[in-house]
Amino acid sequence: NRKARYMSNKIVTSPFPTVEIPKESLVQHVWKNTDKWDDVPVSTCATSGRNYTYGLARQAINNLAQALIADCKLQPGDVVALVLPNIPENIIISHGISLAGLTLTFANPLYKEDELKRQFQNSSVKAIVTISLFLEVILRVASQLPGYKTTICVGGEIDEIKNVRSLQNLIMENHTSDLPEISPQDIALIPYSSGTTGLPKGVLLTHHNLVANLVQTDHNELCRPTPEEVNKKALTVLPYFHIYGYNSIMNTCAKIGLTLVSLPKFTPEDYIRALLEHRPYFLFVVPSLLLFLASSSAVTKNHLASVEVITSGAAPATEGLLQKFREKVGRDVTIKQGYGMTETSPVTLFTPRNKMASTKKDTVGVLLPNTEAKVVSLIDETDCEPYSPGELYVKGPQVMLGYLNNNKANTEIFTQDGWLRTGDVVYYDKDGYFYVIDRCKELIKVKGNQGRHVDGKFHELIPDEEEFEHRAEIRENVSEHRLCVARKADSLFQQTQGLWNCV
Ligand code: 4UW
Repeated sequence: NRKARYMSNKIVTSPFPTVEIPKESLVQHVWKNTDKWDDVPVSTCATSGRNYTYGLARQAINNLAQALIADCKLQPGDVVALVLPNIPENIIISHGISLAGLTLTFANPLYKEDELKRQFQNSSVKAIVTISLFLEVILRVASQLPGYKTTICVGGEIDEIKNVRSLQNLIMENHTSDLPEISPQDIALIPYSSGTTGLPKGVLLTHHNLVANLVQTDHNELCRPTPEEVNKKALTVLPYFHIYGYNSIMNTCAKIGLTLVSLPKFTPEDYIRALLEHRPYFLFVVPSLLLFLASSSAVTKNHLASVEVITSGAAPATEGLLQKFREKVGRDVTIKQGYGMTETSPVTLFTPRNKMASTKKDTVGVLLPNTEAKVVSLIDETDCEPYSPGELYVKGPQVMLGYLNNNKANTEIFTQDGWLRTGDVVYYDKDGYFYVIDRCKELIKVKGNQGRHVDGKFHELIPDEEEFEHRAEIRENVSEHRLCVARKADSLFQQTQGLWNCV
C-alpha cells in the first residue's frame, strides 16, 4: 500500500524507483550523449547573439582544460573562481576547469572587494576568470591571495605584464597534455551559502553530488524533455553563479539537449525583446520574475505565445500567482516547482508532471529518486505524521560532503545519523507531497516557546494539529515567511539587474 511504502517509520521516500548514479565526472556525464547535437547551439547570449554549438563548445572545453594545465600551470585540486555575469562562455569556462581536475567556485561580480577577498582566501583560490570591467578589482584581490597563479579575462585588452591571460587565446591553443583522472568523490564545486545560520560558508559538492542531481531529475515526469521538446530554446536570466543557475539550469539544459538563451542582466525591455526574438519554449524563473510576467502591462499574451513549460524555484510560488500567470497566457502552461538548497546540489523536491500533482495546490512536490526525508517537530523533536509541521531533514546522494573547514557548522547542520537539517518548516500530505510553510532560522524564542511574529503578534507554533482548517490557517499566516524567502529570491534576481551588459 502506497502510504505504508512511503511512510514507514515516518521516513518519507520517493514515489519514483531508485536510479543508478554513474561513476563519472560532471563533464563526462553532461556531454556523453550530445554528439548528435553538434550543430545545435548549446549556449546563446540574448543580447549580443554570440553563441556556441554543442560541437564547438565541446572542442573549446577540451582546449581550455589542456591550456589550464600546460600553460597556466594549474594542478589538480587547485580552486579557480569565476567572477562573471551570465555569458555564453560560462559553460565552456566552468566545464574546462572541471575537465582539468580543478575545483570551481563562483562569486557574485557585484560583491565588494572585501567580500571577494574573504571568500577567495577561505577557499585558497589560485586563479580567477573575469571580464575586463571587473579586472582592476580582481587584480587587487588576487594580489592578496597566497600562491595565486593567474587571472583569465574574457574579452577586452589584455595586459600581459600583469599576468593576465585571454580566454580566447587559451581556447584556441592546441595542447596535448594529459588530462587527469577524476574520481566521483573529488570536489567539483564550492559555492558559498549561509545555510541555516551565519556568514557564507564554502559548500563542498563532489562530482558525484552534481551528477546525482542531474540523474535524479532526469525522468519523464520531472526535467526530461519529450522527443519533440529536445533542441527547443530555454530562456534564463538567473545567475550561473548560484547553484540553481549552474546545475539545475546550465548543466541540465546542456545534458538534455536544450539551447540555453541567457541574459547577462535583467531589464524588462531586454527580457521582453528576448521573448520575441528567441521564442523560448522553456522559461526558468523565480517567483518574482513570474510575478513580473503575470502582472506587467508591458508583457502581453503574444510575448508568451511560444512558452509551454516554466520551472520555478528558490522561493514559494503560490497557487494565486500561477493562476494569475495562466490567466495572462490564456492557456494551460505547465508550471513546475523545485525546492532545494545549495547544500543539496540543489534539488530535493520537485512537482512531477502527472495527474495527481495537478490537483495539489501550493506544493513543492515529491522527493526525487534516491532521496529520503523526515519532518521533525520543533516542539519535541519527534518525527511528524503527515500534515504536522516541523523541520525538514533530508538524505540523498546530492547532499554535500560538508562545509569547508568548518566543523562547528557541520555539526550544526548534520545530525549524528547523517540527516541534513534544511532549516525549513514543512509538512507533507498522505501522498508524499511537501508544502513549505516557514523557515526555522527566522523563528524566535519568547519565554522558551518557539514561534514567530506575524503582523506584530507572537504566534506559537502549533504542535500536532489534526484539522485541515487549522493547517490552512498555518499556511495563511506565512506572509512573513513568504516575504523573507521572497526577499532572498528577489536578491538572486536583482543581482543580475546591476550587471553590465559588457561582453
Ligand atoms: N519554495 C520555498 C521553494 C524553494 C524555497 C528554495 O540559495 P539557496 O541555498 O538555494 C536555492 C535553491 C533553489 C532551487 C532549488 C531546487 C530547484 O529545483 C530550483 O529550481 C527549480 C531552485 O535557492 O536557498 C535555499 C533556501 O531557499 C528556499 C528554502 O528556504 C531553502 O532552504 N527555497 N526553493 N520552491 N522556498
